[in-house]
Amino acid sequence: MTNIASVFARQILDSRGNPTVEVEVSDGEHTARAAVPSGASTGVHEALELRDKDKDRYHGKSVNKAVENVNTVLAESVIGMDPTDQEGIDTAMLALDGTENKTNLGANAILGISLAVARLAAMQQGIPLFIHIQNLFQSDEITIPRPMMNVINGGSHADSGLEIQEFMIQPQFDDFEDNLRAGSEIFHTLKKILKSQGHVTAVGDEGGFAPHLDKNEDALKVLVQAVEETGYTTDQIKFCLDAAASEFYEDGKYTVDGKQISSEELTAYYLELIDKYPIVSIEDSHDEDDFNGFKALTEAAGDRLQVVGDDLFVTNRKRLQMGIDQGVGNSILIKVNQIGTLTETLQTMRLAMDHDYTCVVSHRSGETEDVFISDLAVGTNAGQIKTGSLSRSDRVSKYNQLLRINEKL
Ligand code: 2PG
Ligand code: MG
Repeated sequence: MTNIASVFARQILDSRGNPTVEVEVSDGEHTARAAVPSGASTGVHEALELRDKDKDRYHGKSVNKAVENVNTVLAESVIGMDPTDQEGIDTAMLALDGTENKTNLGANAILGISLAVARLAAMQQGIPLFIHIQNLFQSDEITIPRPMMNVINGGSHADSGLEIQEFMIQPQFDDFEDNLRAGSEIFHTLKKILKSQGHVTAVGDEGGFAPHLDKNEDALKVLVQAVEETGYTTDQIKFCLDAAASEFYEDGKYTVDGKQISSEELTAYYLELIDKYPIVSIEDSHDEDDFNGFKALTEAAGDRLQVVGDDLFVTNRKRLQMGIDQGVGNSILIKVNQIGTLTETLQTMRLAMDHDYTCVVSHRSGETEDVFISDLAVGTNAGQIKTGSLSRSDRVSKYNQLLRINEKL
């Protein structure tokens, strides 16, 4: 294979209009590009997203330092390396950064190169990215993931006033196209219902509606109505929540429907919800450091409920290992920018799968047109993907890429 000849980064804008890093890596013949996503409800244990903090530019959010790090020291360290050696390249960048959380060079700088390198390697071999990832991960088989579609946005992704951040539908059909169709149809029925009830139908950051409902449960009620009015049953369409509970936790208390409750009361609240509604998965049910809360929910309902750690595990092997050791959760959300390299992402997924934790590959609330995560979800045989609602190209582009991959499988 031809070695890396050049690396170039630029600042672009993400789906919220904030700056982010885009990287191009070339071997002289092929050029591969990757863009870095960015979260709003970020976990405190995530790898560092390096921003300039210059109040005069983009409200402090420009990423010129990260871009410069790519164009100088990081470029120097990877030029001349073989792009099919993903682990060698990622290891070299980690060594150069030298910190636990990529605080020196920025996870956004490192990740841009890491993802672009994988694409370049696929191009050189003349294979699709998902096949290259399958080879890196050594997956025996690959499948199109089942999507979790975030049709009602709350928390820090919208001003709906709902504390729970994401109300998702997860169609249960075998074929991806049937799942996508169901999602789109229900999304449009939901719009009609919300409109008829006098709610705004503008969408939040992930393309889902952001109605001002009184209670979190009202969102579930309207979802059941939308599913049934579209002609589906709640056996065919299950629900998933991302509470993103770190965002409504303060001084040992959670605020739900405006009321302050304890960790135990929050667990009881979820148990009531899963009895009443077709909920099969709850992500970040508790605060990122409330291991006991997660554990209580896992013990009480782990046999019928996927308990997903996002801010809890931050795609980090060490955090996940703590969870495995303590019986916390049974699933992990996978976000490449939480950890900062493809190699570490794959290592975390391997650890999860070896311990029967399911993996949900995920977008960030700030996305770009890059569809890398679709290929990642297929190539690792993750089985599930969460990539927003059925509107806005930053979300739908991932589904469209899965349609293309589906034709090839
Ligand atoms: C989440 C994500 C994506 P953010 O909490 O799971 O939906 O949101 O990117 O803002 O962390
Ligand atoms: Mg989350």
